[in-house]
Amino acid sequence: TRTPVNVTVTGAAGQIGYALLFRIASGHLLGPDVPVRLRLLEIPQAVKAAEGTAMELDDCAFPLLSGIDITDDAKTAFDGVNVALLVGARPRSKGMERGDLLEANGGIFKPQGEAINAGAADDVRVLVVGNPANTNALIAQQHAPDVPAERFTAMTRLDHNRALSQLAKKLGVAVTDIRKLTIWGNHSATQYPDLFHAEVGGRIAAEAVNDQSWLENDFIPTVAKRGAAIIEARGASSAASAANAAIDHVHTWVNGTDEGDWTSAAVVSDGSYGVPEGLISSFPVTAKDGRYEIVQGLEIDEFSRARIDASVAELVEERDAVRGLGLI
Ligand code: NAX
Repeated sequence: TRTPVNVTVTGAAGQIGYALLFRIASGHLLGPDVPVRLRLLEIPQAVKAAEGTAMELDDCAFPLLSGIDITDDAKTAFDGVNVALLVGARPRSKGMERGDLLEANGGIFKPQGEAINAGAADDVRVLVVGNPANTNALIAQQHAPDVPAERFTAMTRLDHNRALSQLAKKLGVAVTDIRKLTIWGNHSATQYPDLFHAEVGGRIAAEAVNDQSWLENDFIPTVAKRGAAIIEARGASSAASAANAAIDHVHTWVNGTDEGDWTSAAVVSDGSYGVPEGLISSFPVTAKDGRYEIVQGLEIDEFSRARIDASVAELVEERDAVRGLGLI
């Protein structure tokens, strides 16, 4: 029998946590033959709720779940961790300035980065879901100098999946008919879902759509503002779809992308496509041998260039703001 993989989930008592934990425990994160040991990190006030979720996990009698630990201490939560899903974050409250938001999240992701640095397993992989995800990932990464920077990623897979679904609907095709879709930049309203490299049945998706007005005025804003539309309709933010995307992100990272396809993830920039080195920005990525790699050499036309640049500029601003606050 295999040694269980240690999976730590922060914000475990939250709504994404609730949708995520049962799928991890049932084998969807790492595969049907990989036992997992769950570590749940919560703030003290929410530990009891996390214990309730753990009771339900017990009650599923999942064959792959070899144990659950619950803690409010980051050091304990990340000791020996192989896969870290950083979901818990400080949401923006009404009237909160961006500086206050970044500072509050710095107070979460700095100590978590330090705890990962101190105790994580050599093969640790980190996915940041909690917003502002890219910059929270950057903060954690900067405080884990002994962990290879490439192990820190942020989630744009939900945006990617939203774009797949919107495009499939527009063209009347299956999501599996679409390849090489890309989300560029920040997981925010400035993100750029790119149909100029995506392919549908061997054709470029933007050409198959052949409707620039739909692309600019419908597709891009629908994908970028989908989170707000879900809140408006459901009265709560995306939870099951976000959990599903987190599962997809890690599953792809570990198991690889299909030949001739890629996906989207926010990874540490190597300077490709004019994205300043070190920023955690979304790119087209392939996964192989347990590593995400940025797809190289794509031609970027003027339309895409302007949109990528705008989203990356926002990431630079966020980085400069957290630098100014002394958080990195
Ligand atoms: P909830 O408010 O339901 O849950 C968050 C949980 O995190 C709470 O239980 C809270 O006690 C816990 N928490 C807060 N600080 C913590 C800390 N220092 N250590 C451990 N736990 C802590 O939010 P939920 O709907 O689950 O969303 C979680 C995060 O995901 C939010 O930041 C949200 O903005 C972000 N999202 C990111 C998405 C993405 O695509 N990257 C999409 C979905 C989601 O909006």
